[in-house]
Amino acid sequence: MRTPIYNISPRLHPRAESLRSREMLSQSLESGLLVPQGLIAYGRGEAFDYLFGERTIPAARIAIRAAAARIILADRPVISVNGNVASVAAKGVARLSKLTGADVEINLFYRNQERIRRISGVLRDAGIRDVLGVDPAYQRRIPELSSERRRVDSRGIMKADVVVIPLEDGDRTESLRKMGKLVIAVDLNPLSRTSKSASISIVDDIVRVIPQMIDQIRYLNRLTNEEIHIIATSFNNSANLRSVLSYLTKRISRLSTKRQGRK
Ligand code: PTJ
Repeated sequence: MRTPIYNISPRLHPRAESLRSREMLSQSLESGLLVPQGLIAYGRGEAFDYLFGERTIPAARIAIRAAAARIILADRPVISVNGNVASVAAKGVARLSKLTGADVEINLFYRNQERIRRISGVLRDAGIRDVLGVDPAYQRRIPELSSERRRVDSRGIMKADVVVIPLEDGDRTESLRKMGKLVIAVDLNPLSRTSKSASISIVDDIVRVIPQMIDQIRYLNRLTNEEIHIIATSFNNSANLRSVLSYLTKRISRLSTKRQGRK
């Protein structure tokens, strides 16, 4: 691993989190974990994050809580991991998987064996013993999907009732919904097809989402099943996305009338 070009001090730089993610993604690109397109995707997410103020907005907090409830109630939850997620959130995914018993499956848009090998190495180093989506013997195809994302594990996503899909594309989100799965998306773009078609869309940075989801699961685990069920079923994704957009438009309007200030 190369030495970072810049020394990032969280206390000194106002955008330290974003710089840290950029650094991790750059290193992942060099080691072959990430594709160049992953940097472009991150940049799009980062642009939205800038507009949200680089923090978790109230609507996202509600979505995280509903997602945590769904994961607790699930029989077979699976977390889908791509190059971006493995680059910035492997340890968090491992902690979430350990806490909930959710399986972790590699699923790539730009799929090749070398990347699968590298990503599974990173996930194992983070503490995930059985990484799914690696062994071709268990590979199945999602019908109607033409991209490489159609390849799923018969023990994982194929059988799952709840699938967590950070940084996903709209086609697979729609296919998973058609297969009857409850889909939890993490996507900073509230207007993406993924956000619009998921069952629960968390509009926030994956790096911030995972620790909050872990906290929520620990909190919800102290409630009764009935209480958890109410939190899960009272969530309305379209209404939540509307409040995300309303937050965004109000913030942009406030910023555009402000004379000075950092953002
Ligand atoms: O590793 P692979 O081969 O599976 O490829 C992964 C990428 C991300 C390159 C691939 O899935 C892709 O091209 O994704 P899209 O269609 O660009 O969608 C990525 C979505 O994730 C966009 O809507 C971004 O706004 C959003 N996004 C980017 N970074 C983050 C994010 N959402 C949450 N947290 C982020 N850090």
